[in-house]
Amino acid sequence: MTTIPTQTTVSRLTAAVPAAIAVLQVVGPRAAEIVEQCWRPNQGTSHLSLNRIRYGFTLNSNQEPGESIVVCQTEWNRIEIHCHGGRIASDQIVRELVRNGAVEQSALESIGQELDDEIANEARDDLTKASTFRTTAILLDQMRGALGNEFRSIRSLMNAKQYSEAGSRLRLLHGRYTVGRHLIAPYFVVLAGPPNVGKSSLLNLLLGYSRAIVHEQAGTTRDLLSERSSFDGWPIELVDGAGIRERGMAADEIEAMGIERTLQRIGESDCLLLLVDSVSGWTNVHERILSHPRGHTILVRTKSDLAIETASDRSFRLAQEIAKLESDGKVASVVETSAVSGFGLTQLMETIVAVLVPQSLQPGDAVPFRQRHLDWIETNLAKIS
Ligand SMILES: Nc1nc2c(ncn2[C@@H]2O[C@H](COP(=O)(O)OP(=O)(O)OP(=O)(O)O)[C@@H](O)[C@H]2O)c(=O)[nH]1
Ligand SMILES: [Mg+2]
Repeated sequence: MTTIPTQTTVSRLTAAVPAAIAVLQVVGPRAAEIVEQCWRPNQGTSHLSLNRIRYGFTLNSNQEPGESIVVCQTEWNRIEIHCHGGRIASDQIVRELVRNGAVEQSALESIGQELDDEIANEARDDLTKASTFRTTAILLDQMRGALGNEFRSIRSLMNAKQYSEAGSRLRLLHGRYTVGRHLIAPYFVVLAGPPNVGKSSLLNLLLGYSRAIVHEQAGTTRDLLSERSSFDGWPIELVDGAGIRERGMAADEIEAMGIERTLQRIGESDCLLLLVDSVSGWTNVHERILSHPRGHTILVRTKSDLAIETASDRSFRLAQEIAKLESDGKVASVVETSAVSGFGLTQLMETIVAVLVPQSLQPGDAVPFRQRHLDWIETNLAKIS
C-alpha cells in the first residue's frame, strides 16, 4: 500500500545548469513551518497562505538577507520557491532549508515518492467514474498498489544502475498507457462512408437499440450523433454522422457543415469504421476519407445480404481495392456485415476491441492511467536512453 511521508524534503525541480531561474520544491508535513523560518517577505508577515504568490528574500544563519525569492504555497504540504537560476543562489537556499530541518532529495526521488502516495488516491477518484467491471477491476489493482509498487521497483533498478531491465519495464508500462488513458475516457469509434451506405443502421445494431433514423433516402443523417457503450468491458463512444460526398458535391450548406463535422471526428477517432456498400462498391469518397488523418481503420462491407454471388465489375474492383489496402497497411482488418440479418456483428465488435486494445492484461498488472504517470515514465526513459 502507500507510504505516508513523515519527513519534509527539498528538491530542485529545474535542471542543474545555469538558467534564468531555478525552482525548488519543499514537500512534507513541516514544509510551511520550515520555509517560514528561512525567509522574510518584502511586505507583510512571513506566514504563507495557499496559492498566494509572495516576494521576499532568504535569511542566512545570522538572520541577514540573502537571495531574492518568489514563494508560493501550492498545497498545505507543498511550497514552491523560485530564485535566481545560478547554482550559488539555489545552493544557499537549500542549505538554509536543510539547516531548519528539510532533507535534500533529487527531483526524481521526490516526484516518484509523491506519485506512489497519490496513485491510490487517483485510482480511488477514478473508480467513482468507472463504468464497467473490467475498468473497475484494473483501477482497483492500481489502488491496491500495482502501479506504485512497479514504480518503486523501477526506481530501485535505476538506483542500482540496472538500466536495461528498468528500460524494458518502463517501455512495457509506456505501452499500457493506451489502455490506462481509456479507463474512464472512452475510445472514439467513428462510422464513416458515403451517404446511404448503412452507417446509422450499423450504429443502431452496435448499440442494440434504434438510436439513429434509418431511411432509404441518401443524406438522412446530417448532424453528429454520439452514444456511449462498452464492448467487452471497454468504454466506447460510437459516432455517426453525415455521409461524406466528394469535395464540393454536398447537396446544400447544411450537409456541407455536417460533412465537415464528420471529417473532424474522423481526425479524432481511435478507430474508424470505413463502410463500403457491398453492392455499389468502392468510390472516390472512400479515397477522400482514407487521405484524411484517422485512427486504426476497419473496412466494413455492409449489406452483405444483397451482395450478388456472380462476379460483377464493381465487386471485382472492390476485392482488388481491399487486397491493396490490406497489403499497404491502410486498413487493420476487413469485416462483412448485414444490418438485416445481424451477420458479422459479433466479429465486428471483436475486431474493434482487438484493434483498440492489443495488449493482454493479467489481474494485478500495473497500468499507468494519468498523464503524469506517463510523464514519469518518459522522464525516466529519457534518462537511460
Ligand atoms: N438490405 C440491407 N439494407 C440495408 C443494410 N444496411 C442499411 N440498409 C438500408 O440502406 C438504407 C440506408 O441506411 P442508413 O443506415 O440510413 O444509411 P446511412 O449511411 O446512415 O445513410 P445517410 O445517413 O443518409 O448517410 C436504408 O434503407 C437501410 O434500410 C443492410 O445491411 N442490408
Ligand atoms: Mg445515417
